[in-house]
Amino acid sequence: MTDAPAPQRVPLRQTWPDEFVARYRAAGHWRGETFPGFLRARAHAFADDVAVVGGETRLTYGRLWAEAERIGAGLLARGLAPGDRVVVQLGNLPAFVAVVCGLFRAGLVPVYALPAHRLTEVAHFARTSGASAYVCGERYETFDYRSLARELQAAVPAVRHVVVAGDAGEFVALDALDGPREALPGDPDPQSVAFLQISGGSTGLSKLIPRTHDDYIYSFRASNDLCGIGRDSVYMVALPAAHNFPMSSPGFFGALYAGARVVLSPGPGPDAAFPLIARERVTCVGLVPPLALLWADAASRTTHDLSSLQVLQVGGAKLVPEAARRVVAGLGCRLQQVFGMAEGLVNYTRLDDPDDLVLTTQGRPISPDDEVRVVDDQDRPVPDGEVGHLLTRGPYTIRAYHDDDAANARAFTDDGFYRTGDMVQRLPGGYLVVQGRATDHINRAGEKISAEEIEDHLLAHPQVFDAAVVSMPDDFLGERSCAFVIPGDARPRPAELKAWVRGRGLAAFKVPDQIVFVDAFETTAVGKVSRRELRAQLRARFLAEQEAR
Ligand code: AMP
Ligand code: DBH
Repeated sequence: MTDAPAPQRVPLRQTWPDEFVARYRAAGHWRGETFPGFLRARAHAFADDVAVVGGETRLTYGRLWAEAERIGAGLLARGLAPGDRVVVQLGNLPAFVAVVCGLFRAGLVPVYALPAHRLTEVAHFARTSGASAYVCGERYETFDYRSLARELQAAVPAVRHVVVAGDAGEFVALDALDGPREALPGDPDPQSVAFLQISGGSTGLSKLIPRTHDDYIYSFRASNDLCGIGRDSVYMVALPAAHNFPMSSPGFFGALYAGARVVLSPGPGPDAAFPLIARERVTCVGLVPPLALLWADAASRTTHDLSSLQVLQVGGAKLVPEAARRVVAGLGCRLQQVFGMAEGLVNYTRLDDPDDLVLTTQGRPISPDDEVRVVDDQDRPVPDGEVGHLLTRGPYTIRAYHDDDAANARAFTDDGFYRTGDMVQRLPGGYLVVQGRATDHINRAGEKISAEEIEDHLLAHPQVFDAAVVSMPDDFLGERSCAFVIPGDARPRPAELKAWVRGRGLAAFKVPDQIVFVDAFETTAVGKVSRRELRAQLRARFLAEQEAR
């Protein structure tokens, strides 16, 4: 398909002002390391050590690098060129790690989709990144990604290449890729963009997050120290590997940087993970709060030996103190709270922190050069201990999203602080307690859902007159999504609306958990209320009514 249009390619950039570049280098945060550079070095130093375990596959560091060279050279031989962007959507398989390393080796730029994403999201990532290729697995759980690949190429013809891990059908098989190694480029500029991560999409569709070699490597190298990861560690990826938490906090990249072993669990539940923990002697794993509770409960009944676990990290959504106590009691290992974001800033409780800090706070920033401001609605600092908006800038926090001026104007201050959207309280010593958020997204067990995005899909239904999507407290998920819908002439059934949202090609986690029909939305005396106020009113009224019942 050589006549397909070339993708619209906006150059990739992530730049800090010169004085900050100088400061971060002088402090030793940015060391000029690159992904291909450190992966090659580990392959030489630890050639025969096992790097990645998943399914029946065990890749040594030497083999992982050889695979990266084969895949990278193979993609270049098929017509991709360094700088091209490649959407990657693979489950927790060694192939995922090998593909990403292969893209780095060839100077290609991964764009990370989650296995749960469907056509609407994947096409959005492909379009906004200007991708020319898509790499996926043949199927995962019950879903066939080759059919998604066909729809993707129809929707975004600039995606000229599709590579499939497994039975490739009409596409190119990952295993068949090969090409001359001489075509592989030299190592990239450490300050160039290495990949595009996906934002949780707090308003509307997800934005692309360009991260550089220097900044990202700093974040996981420094995380290794704070999470106790060294060469003897065994780090398990239980959440989707493409998520920023298991990728970088310290994540599988931190583990590979340390020369440790990465174990990929095919699923996040105890059934999949516990036997692997026992077999591989896993020492560290990161989970979202509902999973941590599930694991703690299952641990009391399991016959699998979990005694190798030293550190259980919990993050992605708020772990309330009572839940933290249950997790500690159930698993009996060290708990580490992790409050991070794909845009950068990551906070950890320290492994030697007193229990009360570990149970009641979301930790403090990785870096002495992470600058944190807690401000009121007018951007004025609030005193320590009071709740305010969290703003941050630092050596691994982006200064801009990819190609989105409007989002950048909203999300960054004039002096380069990122507006996280989180409401926090800062305690003496810099520890943060997350107290909610200023934006209207739903944090469903760590999966972020934009209210606006789902409202748009509901409004496209012929029998929906208006819709507002809000978060509701949920005992298991932490938060669930609830859509308040004013029906049109005929009232659709809730199941029909859910099927409608799913049918729009969206990840299943975005389908509203609950649908409540209402006759009208309140408006104030002034006239139309803002969507934010409306969502807040609906939520408060519904919860009050439930309480009264
Ligand atoms: P994302 O934009 O998808 O990378 O998600 C990052 C957001 O997840 C943060 O801005 C927080 O709102 C939320 N988050 C992550 N970790 C925690 C945590 N430990 N406690 C509370 N919220 C968290
Ligand atoms: O939720 C997140 O995005 C997140 C949580 C913990 C994250 O990006 C991270 C650690 O790096």
